[in-house]
Amino acid sequence: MARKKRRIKKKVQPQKPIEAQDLIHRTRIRVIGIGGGGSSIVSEIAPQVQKVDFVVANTDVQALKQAGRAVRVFRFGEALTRGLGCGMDAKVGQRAAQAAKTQITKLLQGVDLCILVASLGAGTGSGAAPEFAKIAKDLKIMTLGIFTLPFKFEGGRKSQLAKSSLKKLVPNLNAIAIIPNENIFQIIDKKTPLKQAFSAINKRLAENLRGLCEMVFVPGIVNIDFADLKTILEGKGKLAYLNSATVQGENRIEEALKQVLKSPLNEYNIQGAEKIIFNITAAQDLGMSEVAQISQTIADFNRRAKIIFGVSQDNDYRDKIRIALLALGCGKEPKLKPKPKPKPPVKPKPQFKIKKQKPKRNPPRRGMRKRGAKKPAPVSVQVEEVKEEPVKSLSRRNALDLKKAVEETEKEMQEEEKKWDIPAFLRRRPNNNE
Ligand SMILES: Nc1nc2c(ncn2[C@@H]2O[C@H](COP(=O)(O)OP(=O)(O)OP(=O)(O)O)[C@@H](O)[C@H]2O)c(=O)[nH]1
Ligand SMILES: [Mg+2]
Repeated sequence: MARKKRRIKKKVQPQKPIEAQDLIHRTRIRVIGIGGGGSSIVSEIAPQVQKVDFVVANTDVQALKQAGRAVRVFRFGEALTRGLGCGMDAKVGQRAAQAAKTQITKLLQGVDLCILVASLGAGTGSGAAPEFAKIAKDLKIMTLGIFTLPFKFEGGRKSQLAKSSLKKLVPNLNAIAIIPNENIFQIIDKKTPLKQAFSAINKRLAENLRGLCEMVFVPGIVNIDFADLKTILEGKGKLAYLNSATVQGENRIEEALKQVLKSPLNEYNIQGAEKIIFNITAAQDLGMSEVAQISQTIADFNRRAKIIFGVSQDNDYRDKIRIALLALGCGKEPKLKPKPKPKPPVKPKPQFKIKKQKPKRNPPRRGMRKRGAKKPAPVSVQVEEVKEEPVKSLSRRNALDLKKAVEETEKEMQEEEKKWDIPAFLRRRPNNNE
């Protein structure tokens, strides 16, 4: 009996319940800073954001030693550069990344969104970033690129390097944000030391990136998740506008809107954007009318855009508001199909030119003209007839046909003349009364 009971116990032993979390896919965003500038930007943001992986990738071992604790380090291309960087040679950067394809593939596997960050204009970032992008594309990972362009004072060579890198990047990314370093002078003084100028740009880019990551990971009253972001990012090589603004005070809504819609770092804004995603963070005091005002203003920029928005509540934001926004496909006017112009009626083009016979300087006297000799009048008659002919038959005629027709007319006229008793030159004499 006791044995039987034990058996029953075994049977009803409860199975381990499936946790709801086991079924939910944990979104993985990996931000990779490539080269010196890209690594500095990523190192700036890494300590501020949780739930996102930060990686700095460089061929320069010395530079990697400066990476913060919050980032993972990815060294590559040592066989080519001996750990010294690419010395402004983008081809070396490209080859270094190609040689590390297996490691880069491993770095990207299982990632949902890869954000590539690089300062273009030298070797590692410009050469390797397009290779990272290609590998991510092959793995079917969503990609967003954030790239800075060199300052004007750095010269044409750097600018050229950056441009040719961009050309390779665009077809391999879903979205691409381009920030010319030069634009920082709209916010800071031209006399600011270079290191501080870089730092000012990096801080702003880090802030914008933080806004984007929080959009996905911070739960909201109106929630945005990775599926929403994916909807916005889908596409190829779309120009992206990423910005955020935090404002405190009375006119916080107007001011936040003004700041978020016009970033001094970008050369373009959300005008003409195809898709927009934005998130509002505020404390409990956020009013419905305030949300409506923000949504309306953003929607008014482009009524055709697909818009997704979220609202998160954070009580640290008392009297403050933060808007984080990502717009895709901006910088150009919305494509409107031009109305087709009414086509002008097709004029039949004569395939040959018929010169009007010019009167000769000393034409032979009428009475002296030989019978049957070519006369100007019948030729001009022929020209008129040709002009009135339908296009089809005209197009089939050629100079030989015309000559034949003229000859035939001549012949007919001669036949007619033979019938008449009056000589031709008398019949053809112009009537002075006419
Ligand atoms: N915004 C920003 N731009 C930077 C920073 N550091 C460098 N740059 C810009 O990026 C360009 C490329 O410099 P790096 O990123 O250092 O170059 P790299 O990709 O490491 O290439 P190599 O050093 O040649 O291997 C420079 O010409 C600068 O315009 C930075 O911290 N912030
Ligand atoms: Mg470098």
